[in-house]
Amino acid sequence: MKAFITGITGQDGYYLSKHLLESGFEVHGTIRRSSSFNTSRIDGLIAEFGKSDQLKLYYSDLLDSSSLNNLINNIEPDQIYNLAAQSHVAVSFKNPLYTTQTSTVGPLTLLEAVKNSKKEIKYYQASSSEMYGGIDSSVLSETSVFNPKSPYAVGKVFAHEMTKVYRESYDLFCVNGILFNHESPARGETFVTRKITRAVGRIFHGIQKNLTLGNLEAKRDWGFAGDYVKGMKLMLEHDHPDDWVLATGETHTVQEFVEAAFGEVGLNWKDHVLTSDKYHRPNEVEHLLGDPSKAKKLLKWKPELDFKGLVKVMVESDIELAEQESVLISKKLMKPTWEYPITD
Ligand code: NAP
Ligand code: F7E
Repeated sequence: MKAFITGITGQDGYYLSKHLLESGFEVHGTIRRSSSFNTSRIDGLIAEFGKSDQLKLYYSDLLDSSSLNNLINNIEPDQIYNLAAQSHVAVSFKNPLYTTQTSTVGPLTLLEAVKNSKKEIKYYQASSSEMYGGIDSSVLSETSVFNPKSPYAVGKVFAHEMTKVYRESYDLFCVNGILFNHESPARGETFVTRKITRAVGRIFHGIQKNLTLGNLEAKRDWGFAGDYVKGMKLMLEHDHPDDWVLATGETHTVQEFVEAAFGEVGLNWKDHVLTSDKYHRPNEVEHLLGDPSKAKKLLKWKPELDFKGLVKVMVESDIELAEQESVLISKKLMKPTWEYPITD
């Protein structure tokens, strides 16, 4: 089986490619050309699976339709996972055109390639709980109404609906995975969970003093990315294409995450956490809680790691990372920064 993955260098790209490679898949992934290396998450996989060509990487971009078409024609994958996106909600308010282009033109290019391919290709679209807008405390399922509140979420609704249009119009195996927030030690450092656990690690080792956050009241249904990518594969293995919610069915405030993370190392969060308007969004999604019963029943999917377990693995990993940084700082190979200069 051959899988083609956009966004392989991201959090989910790492966990999904690892899962597929370990299941015997040949994995083809696109990376963006950057002036500095951007493959750090998948370097271990490149070392393990690159030599035998089980893992192959190509330069491309979601906005470069010709390169995507050429790659799909040449590789002839059995499955496409479209994970690439400008995925930061706060950044989408600052870069709305770029965010929207990647979330709309990209998926449409891929859906056209699937439609025009002689081979039957199954397509996975990375849809998001952000599409619901979190306007009240309802439990959200595949049939709940969308109320997007950011350029990011509007782009995701476009791609979600287009995936359905291609599925219904051309009888293609195209699925939407409506994933609620999922985190890990490989999470981008400007998403709130990782921003918190990075700070906890650094504060614990004395190389950071404070952590400045925005809205502590927002509620999210946080799961573990390693569990969620297994659901993506199961969706493409199901007997018919559909839309699927993956969530834990539990919601927590940002403050609860903060308390749990500082609590892991015996620190009182109130001694370190500040808030600033700078991290508040023009339009906030206040409450997200998902109902994963359809995926549990029909895909036999279930999240393994709970909230406490997730906080623990992320804190442990970031304590280790901060320990390495503190050694570099003590050897004057790195300078301490009391807070990151650029965060969102
Ligand atoms: P992520 O860590 O931000 O990774 C995004 C990936 O997309 C990276 O590989 C990035 O490349 C790539 N990318 C960005 N712009 C691109 C472009 N123009 N062309 C090609 N590649 C581009 O995101 P993630 O957390 O793994 O999420 C994966 C997908 O699921 C995203 O579509 C996200 O919107 C969606 N999603 C995520 C969550 C969540 O909680 N994590 C929940 C629901 C949906 P670089 O490494 O070069 O930046
Ligand atoms: O924010 C609040 C913030 O940036 C979570 C993406 O993967 O999940 C993610 O989007 C909450 C928000 O994730 C800070 O206002 C407080 O209410 O970690 P986040 P997100 O916006 O939920 C969805 C499902 C996706 O699809 C997206 O791709 O935390 N918050 N203070 C903060 N958030 C950030 N980033 N930084 C803060 O300082």
